[in-house]
Amino acid sequence: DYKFWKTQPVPNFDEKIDEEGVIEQKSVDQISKEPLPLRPEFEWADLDLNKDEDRAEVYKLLYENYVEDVDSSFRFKYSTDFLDWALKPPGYKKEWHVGVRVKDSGRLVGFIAGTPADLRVRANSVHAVEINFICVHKKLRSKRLAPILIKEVTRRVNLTGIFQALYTAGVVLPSPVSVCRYSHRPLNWSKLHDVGFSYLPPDVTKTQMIAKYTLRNEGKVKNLRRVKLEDFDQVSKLFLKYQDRYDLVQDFTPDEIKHWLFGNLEIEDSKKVVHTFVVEDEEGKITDFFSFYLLPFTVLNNAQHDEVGIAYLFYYASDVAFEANADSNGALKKRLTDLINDALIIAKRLNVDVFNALTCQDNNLFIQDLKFGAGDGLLNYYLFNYRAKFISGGLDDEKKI
Ligand code: YNC
Ligand code: MG
Repeated sequence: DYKFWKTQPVPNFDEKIDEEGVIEQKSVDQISKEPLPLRPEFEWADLDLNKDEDRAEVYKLLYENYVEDVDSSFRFKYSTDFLDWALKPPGYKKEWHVGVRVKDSGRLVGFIAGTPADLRVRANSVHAVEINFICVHKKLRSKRLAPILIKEVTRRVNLTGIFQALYTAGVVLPSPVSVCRYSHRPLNWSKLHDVGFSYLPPDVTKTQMIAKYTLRNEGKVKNLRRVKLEDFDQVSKLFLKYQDRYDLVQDFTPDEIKHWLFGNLEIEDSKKVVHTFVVEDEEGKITDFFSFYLLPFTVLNNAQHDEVGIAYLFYYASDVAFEANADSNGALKKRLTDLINDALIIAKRLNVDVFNALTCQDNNLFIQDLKFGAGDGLLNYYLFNYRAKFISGGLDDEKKI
């Protein structure tokens, strides 16, 4: 019955949205300067993710307690490098890395994070944050700590004059602005089968499944290479132009593009979190790029394997999209299929076991041809304190949601 969410400025499930915009107008002087009260056994933690100890505590809390699949076979394994990338983008504030400790033991038992993320919702700019990584220790679940974490991060964000947010969750809350489905492309089918991620369909042999998912060694796209800092201007321009195709996007600044797409160019390739590749034609023009990030699962209770390597398709762009009739004559579909085919080959070489993509962006143009299979997980997108009409996330059964 959404006791907490009913009190928040979010649209009801049955609400008919005629006009898009802010739900509740607020100003900074209405916001309390005091942290929310906690039960006496807890206290707020001032985390500083630049400190190794603090970062290690967040790592451990998430490693042991963060998102699992429905049967508790897998849990997201965010590395400390990943947390650095995800939690410290340009303009990050350590006050928005909110922790809760048990007073007696000092143990970190709760976390939620806000990061700067201005948005564009259709034609409208929305000054906003993204909220992610809410986590409550398993032993303290269902004690209404989550609403307190949410209200506290909201207060801290509001104090800086930001009153809108984007967040995603597997759970259904009032009310999604968009819904996508995960799809999975096995790269190492036998391992996925061993850990119970992939199933052997009836009347098919393991050998046939392995053959089905075997990739050719050779890529399809000529002049594909890793991104370099010198590519920044061209990549930015292409990226921003391509993002104009979509109705709900983060409105990136140049620094943010550098952070999210270029990542840490200093470290060796095998240690990178985000991997970006560009196509440079003979004249030195960047015509396409794609990126993916690596976020493994911890495998729970399996004698053979303790980790599954997972790549998530991230941003991409192709100037084919801007050719006349590229969509209707299938040119974009062909180009993206070739590009992502090569992303699969590269990911496989990085020991990735499965490559994930959502149904959003232009992904429906290639997920079938490239043998991605529909997962059972949905990802719901939410806007806080902002009303917007539903935006397609590429599901074919969207009407039923
Ligand atoms: C969730 N994922 O419905 P009602 S995704 C939001 N996002 O409230 P309690 C959630 N709300 O229904 P527990 C939620 N999950 O009564 C549950 N809720 O209105 C709601 N899991 O609280 C739920 N991470 O403390 C209910 O539940 C209320 O102890 C119940 O804690 C929940 O990061 C949780 O899946 C998720 O660690 C912390 O189960 C816990 O179960 C856990 O009794 C494993 O809470 C990790 C996990 C979720 C990842 C994510 C996005 C978070 C978005 C939060 C909302 C942000 C709003 C925008 C802020 C605005 C800032 C500005 C401006
Ligand atoms: Mg709780």
